[in-house]
Amino acid sequence: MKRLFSAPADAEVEARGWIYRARSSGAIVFLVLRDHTGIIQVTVKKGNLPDQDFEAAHGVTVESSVKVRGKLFDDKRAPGGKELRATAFTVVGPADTFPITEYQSEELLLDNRHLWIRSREQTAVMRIKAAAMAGARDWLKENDFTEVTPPILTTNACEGGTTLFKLKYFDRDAYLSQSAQMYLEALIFSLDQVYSITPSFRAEKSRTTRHLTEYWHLELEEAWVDNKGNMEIQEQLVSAMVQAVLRNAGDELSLVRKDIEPLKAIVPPFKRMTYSQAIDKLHAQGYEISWGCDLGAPEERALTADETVPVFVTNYPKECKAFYMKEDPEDPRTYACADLLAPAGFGEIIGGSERETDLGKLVARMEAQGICQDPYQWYLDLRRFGSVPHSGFGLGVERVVKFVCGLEHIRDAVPFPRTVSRVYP
Ligand code: NSS
Repeated sequence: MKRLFSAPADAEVEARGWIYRARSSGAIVFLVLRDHTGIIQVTVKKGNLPDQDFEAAHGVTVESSVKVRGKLFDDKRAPGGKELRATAFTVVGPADTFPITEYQSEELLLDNRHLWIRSREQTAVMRIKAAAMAGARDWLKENDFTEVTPPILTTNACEGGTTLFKLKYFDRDAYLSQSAQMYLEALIFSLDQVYSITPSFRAEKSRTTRHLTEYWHLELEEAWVDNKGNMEIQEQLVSAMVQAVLRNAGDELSLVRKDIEPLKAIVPPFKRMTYSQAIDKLHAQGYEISWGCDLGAPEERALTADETVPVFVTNYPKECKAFYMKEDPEDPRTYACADLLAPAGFGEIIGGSERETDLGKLVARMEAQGICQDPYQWYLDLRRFGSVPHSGFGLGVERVVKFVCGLEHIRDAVPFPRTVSRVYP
């Protein structure tokens, strides 16, 4: 990315971008120009350029797109240390009065998200997200995972019926996918280790700072891997993502986060504790949670508030988790599963497990939970035709970005957030 101000002083340059700030005083116009590389100060002085160009600069509005030709000069006070003195100025697309000024309500910013995403903070977060996803893809390629493309339209629930978005599929019912997991399980039989990056949909009416109704889901599935190996893959993948952000989006991180130092510690091994140990720790802190209840945001916050690396919580009671997980032979009240909680109170970023391969156990659980088996016959077939031990997990990309950027709300980890109360713009 070649920055606007990277050319040496005295160089003749043509810059294209948008007006970030504009101020006039008589025969001189002070502008700040923004493009995808940053901002630069521009001065437009009557007499240095055709009159018509000066008039265009004099009347230019914030967020108009423009072209400026001129010469670069050193200026220590200017952003990037350079100032561009214009010798030609044209407006490409004039802007109406921009609806976003310095102090705006959260609602107005969300209604104008299509314009607000031009802001420097939002731009930085999008770059950080791109760096994290590129870091994940690089790691997955190096480690022999094949990217696959599962469907989004499905007829079966993966994470339970209560959070499914239902839609009319011609004369049948179908759903938006909650997880690609079951399709990935089918794909390991030929590809061994696979991943997908897809939108996932959750119709839960949770108005929290960590729930979206549409989010980006990075899911892995690995043949011949147990839950222990699955956790090792997770810690390597997550640290590869964080370290790629530090390497490739350091400037953006410094813009959105007070302190980037703690991220340097996100390297394997992460911490591990069982659900039962987590409950003991919570009791010691005065929480009244009984064994068998799922951990909520406050419990996850309490468990990780003082941690500097992510924490795996393993062996959840069966009643907390989905039917497809493998029973842990060493503690059959629990599954061989783990949630990965980000440190400093950020909470769950990954849910994963070894998968149940015993057809009888799967069918019995589905019966006990009243799950109709018809839409799952293809899934049960995977246990009938050369089943193998296998594991996998799903990582919420926006949950990771929220943690890495230190964001208050998950909606700022996605350009056009979909939440219970918002599907526009
Ligand atoms: O429901 S999960 O815990 N697990 C699954 O969907 C598995 N079927 C994944 C798998 O094994 N392939 O969701 C996984 C992750 C979870 O840890 C969060 O990081 C994220 O997906 N997630 C969400 N992010 C944003 N908003 C919402 N509503 C959300 N729900 C889950």
